[in-house]
Amino acid sequence: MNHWVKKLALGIVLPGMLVLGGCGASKSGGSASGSGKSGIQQRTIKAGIGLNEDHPEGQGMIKFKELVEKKSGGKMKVQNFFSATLGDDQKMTEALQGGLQEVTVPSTSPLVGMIKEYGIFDFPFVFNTEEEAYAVLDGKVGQELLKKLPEHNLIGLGYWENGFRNLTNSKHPVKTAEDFKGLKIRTMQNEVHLDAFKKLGANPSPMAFSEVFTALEGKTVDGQENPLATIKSSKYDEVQSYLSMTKHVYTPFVFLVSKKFWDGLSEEEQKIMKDSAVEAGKYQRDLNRKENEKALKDLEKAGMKVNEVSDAEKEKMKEIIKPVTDKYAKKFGEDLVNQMMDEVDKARNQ
Ligand code: TK8
Repeated sequence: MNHWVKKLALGIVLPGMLVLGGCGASKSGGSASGSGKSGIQQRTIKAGIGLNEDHPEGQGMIKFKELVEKKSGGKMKVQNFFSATLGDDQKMTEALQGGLQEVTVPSTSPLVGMIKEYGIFDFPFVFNTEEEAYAVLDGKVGQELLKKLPEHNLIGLGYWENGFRNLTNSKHPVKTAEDFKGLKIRTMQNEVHLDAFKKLGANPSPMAFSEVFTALEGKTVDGQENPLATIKSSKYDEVQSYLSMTKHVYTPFVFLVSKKFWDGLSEEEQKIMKDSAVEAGKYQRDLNRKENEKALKDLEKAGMKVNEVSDAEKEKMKEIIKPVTDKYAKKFGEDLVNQMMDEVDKARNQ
């Protein structure tokens, strides 16, 4: 968790990143709002994600590539790397900061060591539907958080969707809050997740996504939690017997570009990147919602034993976790959390 902080202290990150506001931070004299340059150059954009090509996020990256190449008349080329071949979410984000990679689309959860406020999206049982999450992400709260990225040498072009997470394990169905007791569960590298699972009596261990399959297979952990599309694409059904529909948290993806790269782009090129990320994002969210529905049937067919979790039990879980969310609401800013909840209420009562 102190990972990023340590990096800053050691000064490994480029000096430009400490310049706020994005003015003149790069050697080329560019800024986040426009470099003053025009035209489209030949460019290669290295883009990496942790998930596989067949996952809706992988398909979204293919759409992004098509759009960038089309809009730039073939001058800007996107090279996609799937399945964490360039590293996990944190490693790729660091590569962007250092200017060694141009694009990545990580879950927001492992970024909390850098921007703690992203942790508000790790509060369990906040959203009931994807549309409620979109209202917050595409509204003021989500957009304000994107503005915190440039001071970390990153540019955020919007949110894609990982989605609602459900629990899988190899021991027993989880139907009640008590069923979490003693389960060894891999969590993301995120303190809210870690503390929430501890509070439920589970034995959580934080781990990079790229290590999860091996840990499940080798029984280092009993279970993990992820959206259905990810469970299917990552073939967890091969190493997990039970799928419990906890729907406990909604994880966004954030579309990140290296600021070092961005500052060297012309305004035209920046627009191509932004428009393509937004357009591909709409496509990705639609596909993801469809795939999450389909994946449930496929996982059942593959032999996973699926159980629902009643609203009453979810309410109990929420109650148990409340001291954790109260503690982190103070840490992340109660105003920000209230703003999120207001936007959720508005979307819910529409
Ligand atoms: C993929 C991760 C993944 C996330 C996790 O790089 O770590 O469990 O849900 O989707 O971002």
